[in-house]
Amino acid sequence: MTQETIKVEGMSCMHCQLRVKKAVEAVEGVQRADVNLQTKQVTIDFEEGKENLEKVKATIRETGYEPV
Ligand SMILES: [Cu+2]
Repeated sequence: MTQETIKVEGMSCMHCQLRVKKAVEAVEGVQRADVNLQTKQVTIDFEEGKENLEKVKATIRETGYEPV
C-alpha cells in the first residue's frame, strides 16, 4: 500500500468532506481516503501498483474542489 497526502481547497463543511471522500474512494486503485476538514488534507491509500494521484486530483476538481 502506498499513502499520499494532498491539500484540497474549497471544503467548508461535513457535506463537502463526505463528497470528496466518496469521489476519491470511487477512483480505481484507491483503497481508502480520509478527509480532514480542519487541515484540508486528504490522505489516500492506494493499492500497490495502482497509484494514480493525477486521476485523484482530476476527480476532486470534477467534484468541485481544488487540489493544491
Ligand atoms: Cu460543504
